[in-house]
Amino acid sequence: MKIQLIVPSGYQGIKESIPFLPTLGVGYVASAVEAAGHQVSVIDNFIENLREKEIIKRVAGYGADIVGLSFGSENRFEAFSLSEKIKKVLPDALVVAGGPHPTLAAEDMLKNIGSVDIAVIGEGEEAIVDLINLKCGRKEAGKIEGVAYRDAGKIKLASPRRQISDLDSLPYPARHLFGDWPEKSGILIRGKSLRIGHLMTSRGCVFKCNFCSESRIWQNKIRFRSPESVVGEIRHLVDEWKMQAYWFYDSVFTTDPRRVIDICDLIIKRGLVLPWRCNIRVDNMSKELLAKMKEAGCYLVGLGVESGSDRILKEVINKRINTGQVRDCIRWCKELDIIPHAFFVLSHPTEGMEEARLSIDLMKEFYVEKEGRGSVGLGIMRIYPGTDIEKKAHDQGILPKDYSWTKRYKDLESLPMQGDVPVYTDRLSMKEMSGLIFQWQQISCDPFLKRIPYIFRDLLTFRGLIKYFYFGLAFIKVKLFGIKD
Ligand code: B12
Ligand code: SF4
Repeated sequence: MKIQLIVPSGYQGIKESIPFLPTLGVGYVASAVEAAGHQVSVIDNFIENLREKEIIKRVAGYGADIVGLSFGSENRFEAFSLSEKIKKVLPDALVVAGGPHPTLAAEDMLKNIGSVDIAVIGEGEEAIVDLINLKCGRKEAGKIEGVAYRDAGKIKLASPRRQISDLDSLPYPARHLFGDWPEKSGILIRGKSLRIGHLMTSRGCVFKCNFCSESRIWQNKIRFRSPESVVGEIRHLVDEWKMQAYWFYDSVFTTDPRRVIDICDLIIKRGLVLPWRCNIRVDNMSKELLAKMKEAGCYLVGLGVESGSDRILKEVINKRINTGQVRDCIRWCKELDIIPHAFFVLSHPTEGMEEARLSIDLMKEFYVEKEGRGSVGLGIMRIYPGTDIEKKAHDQGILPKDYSWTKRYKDLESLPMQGDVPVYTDRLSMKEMSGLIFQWQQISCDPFLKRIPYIFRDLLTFRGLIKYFYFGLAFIKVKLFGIKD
């Protein structure tokens, strides 16, 4: 049996700043197909950057029995459009959707997108093998766990699939199916371009921040791989793929500090001390842990700070960190020469200008002299399916009662190049946020000129024009009166 897996690209702007590495989830699903003795081909369009027509031509040429689309909410419309065209060129193929968006909004998708036959909710390694058996006539849809499907025109949700208990037992993601990605994997680390590979050492997160869907996707649990298995994959990246650096893609790499120490010790013991990066939370960090990570090669830690206001962190977004812990962590990172790369968001529920300015003040503290000023990401709150923010947006009437993730809404605010994911606005207006973003760009010297091609595309819409009108006003204000209001 032949399986075609596709990752549609979406948000173009992100390509400016990071390399596009194989989508690991699809790599895992592809490995499971190979292990079951079937043929598989992958088009990861973040890497290949093909036009839709070219994708369809390749898909038709390969002639798969099952076509699996993998996507998040940002690239859902590209996926829906592909599914329709694929159904036309391969009418007998089973079109399956998997990944974060189908996991979170399966029913809505199947109700409205007739070209998708089945949605896989959650992990795909075992589900894909069941679907192959379904296509071969060896299994009934009703007996497959963790899927949504149509039965006589009705959407049915199967019972949830049990999560894979032993992550060490999974074969590595099938990186050999992702074309020339190693050539595109260069990343600037301390002034040198190095090929970076990536891996996942755990699945899930035990926290429940109000804007994040992680707890829904992974059932609010975390499962770990053993240090041996993790370091084995690092060895594989270095030996087989000639990677010069690595990136732990885990949502939170440091949930269990003891395990991090064990991984670091093993990295050192096996002579794999190369530059690496990961995401951390500040609440369970210590200078000793960071020092061990540094010794093992860590050069950058990503941390979700989200807000500079302790009230927002504690009472509004359930982040379970405070700004004191953030400041300790910045200080330790600077003392140890690790780059602290923080993510902040504007427009939390109930956040006004005063608290938003606290975020800008805290962002300034992340500035790292040596690496230039780009060590902070600032975004505007967006509404993703399966989050508390989504519920709030419904309660507040920001999203219409009958909102569907399969439709575009002209009167809902969204951001350029970010897949019509609606923006959450409460007390801060778009005008105020534009002002703050411009202030931050002035402080951080964000290369605004690089964005101009994308901005032009957005200017073609009326909403885009209004948005950039606000940005323009804010820009003039900042230029005339400086960065302080
Ligand atoms: C690393 C990462 C990134 C990386 C790389 C993403 C990539 N495509 O590889 C970067 C930094 C680029 C990134 C960017 C963004 N990300 Co991101 N990212 C992650 C993260 C932490 C890990 C992804 C991963 O490798 N997971 C591990 C694999 C094993 O899981 P998986 O991908 O879900 O795949 C499994 C199943 O879903 C399923 N499956 C997947 N595809 C298919 C296909 C078929 C056919 C089948 C049967 C099954 C199947 O089987 C897989 C194996 O079990 C996840 C959170 C997480 N822990 O998953 C967020 C996550 C995917 N990101 C998220 C978001 C919001 C973003 C951004 C919008 C952030 C931003 N503000 O810009 C952008 C969007 C980029 C885009 N257009 O898609 C959200 C997505 C929510 C949503 N509804 O879409 C997530 C879930 C985090 C969250 N907070 O909720 N991200
Ligand atoms: S934002 Fe980070 S810590 Fe919070 S729930 Fe999501 S992954 Fe977990």
